[in-house]
Amino acid sequence: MTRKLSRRTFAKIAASATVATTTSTAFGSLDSPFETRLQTTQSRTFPKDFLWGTATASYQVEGAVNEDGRGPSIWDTFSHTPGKTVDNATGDVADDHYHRYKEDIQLMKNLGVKTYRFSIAWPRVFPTGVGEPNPKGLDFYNRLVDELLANNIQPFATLYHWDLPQALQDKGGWESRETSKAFGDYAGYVAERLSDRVKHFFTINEFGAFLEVGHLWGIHAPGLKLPRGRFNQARHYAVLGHGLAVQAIRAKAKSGARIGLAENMTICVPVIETPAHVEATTRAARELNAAYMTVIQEGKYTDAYLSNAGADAPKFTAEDLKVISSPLDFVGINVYTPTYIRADSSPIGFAVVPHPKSYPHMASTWLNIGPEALYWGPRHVARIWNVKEIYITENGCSSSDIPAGDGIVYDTDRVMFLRNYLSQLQRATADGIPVRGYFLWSLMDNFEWADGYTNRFGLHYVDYATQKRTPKLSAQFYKEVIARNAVG
Ligand code: GBH
Repeated sequence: MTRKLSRRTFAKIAASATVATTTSTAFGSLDSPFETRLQTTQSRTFPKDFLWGTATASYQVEGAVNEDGRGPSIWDTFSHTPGKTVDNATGDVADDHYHRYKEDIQLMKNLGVKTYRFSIAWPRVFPTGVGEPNPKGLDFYNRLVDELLANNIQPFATLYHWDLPQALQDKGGWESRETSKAFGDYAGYVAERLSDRVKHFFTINEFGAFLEVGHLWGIHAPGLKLPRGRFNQARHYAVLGHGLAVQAIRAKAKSGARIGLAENMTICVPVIETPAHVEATTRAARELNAAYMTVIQEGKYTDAYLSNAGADAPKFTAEDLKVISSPLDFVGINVYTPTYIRADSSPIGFAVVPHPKSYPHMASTWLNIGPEALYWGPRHVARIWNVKEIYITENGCSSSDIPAGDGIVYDTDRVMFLRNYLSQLQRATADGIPVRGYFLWSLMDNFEWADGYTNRFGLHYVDYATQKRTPKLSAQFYKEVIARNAVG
């Protein structure tokens, strides 16, 4: 009965549809009533050639920490210090991706992704950060890149996803200008050798996550709680390192290499979309990102940043600011949570609205849900700094993820999260915001830093006892999105 009714309804819809084609995907022919309904969602499609991808980072997936001459990083030291990570978890084995990368590339291929963002472990390439390179370290990335290309997946490489060589930390780490220089040299060395095949490089992943979280709150490596002045100076040397890396890659890479960064900007979302609140978010986006994205884009710390810091402001030269703002080819932003902004009559013109206690979040308590962040983030980057090429370098979420009797994780909450965020990303592309690609975090469950293995972000469930990977429901969802180039 219901079936008949829906078939009749279908006939009506089909008759009025402008396009009624039959499309084939990995999930079979799309000519059933249900699938035809999807044909009416043409307005939900992404631009042609949109680059769908997934992302990981070296220390979170590779393991093999003592192999082929890799030196120790600050995350080895930190995670091996009792009490720093949940269950004292370390990345010693992680997903054993160092040995299983071929299998993992087949997971990507099955999803249909066109690109993969991975990071290079600096201490594999330069075990002590500087000096003699370790060719066996770079060899791993050569093998990885070749295997990706053989499978038609474009490699996007991040040069720093927080695994600083411990030897550099022993000499002051990001509190030292020498680290900025060493980072530039390492970036140039890698770009010279990979850029025949890798065409997109990200310098640094998320300044705030290793600076605020690692140098002020002590929650990430190197676990410091610096006083403000020293902290601001470390922030300055980190953005300087980014600029030196941009220049070194530009100098050493084969032509055609493109350079950007992957920054976890504070994403300012208007409390409601009125002109006054929207205008306030523009101001907020510049000020709340003053120490990183704003100085990189504008070559200047904002007046408010410097005057608020007072005697704790970083020491810098005009030359430093020029280096920091070296032109980029694109901007990557990692988008997770919204910061709500309202217009305000104070001189700064905006106020941050804290989340009410009942505000919903995912398994990670910091991961407050706000799909609009995926609209406002890229919109601000495009409108405030006139950026012409934007990538969402990370977006995704943690879920409690327990396999059901059939072995599959039915992560309906992650599917809900992704569907809603991607709808807002589609809105951005439809509004002409130049977002060229999206990297879902993450390909598979992995070492979630201080949370150890307790928070799972993967599209694939990893059984850490056996290293078996199993696609979750969200992997099927993402595969559909990619196949249709649309969010339904
Ligand atoms: C990204 O960070 C990272 O790039 C990636 O490596 C990570 O796996 C992924 O997201 C998921 O977390 O402990 O309360 O101090 C996202 C930004 C910054 C969010 C650090 C968590 C620590 C919160 N992260 N933050 S707290």
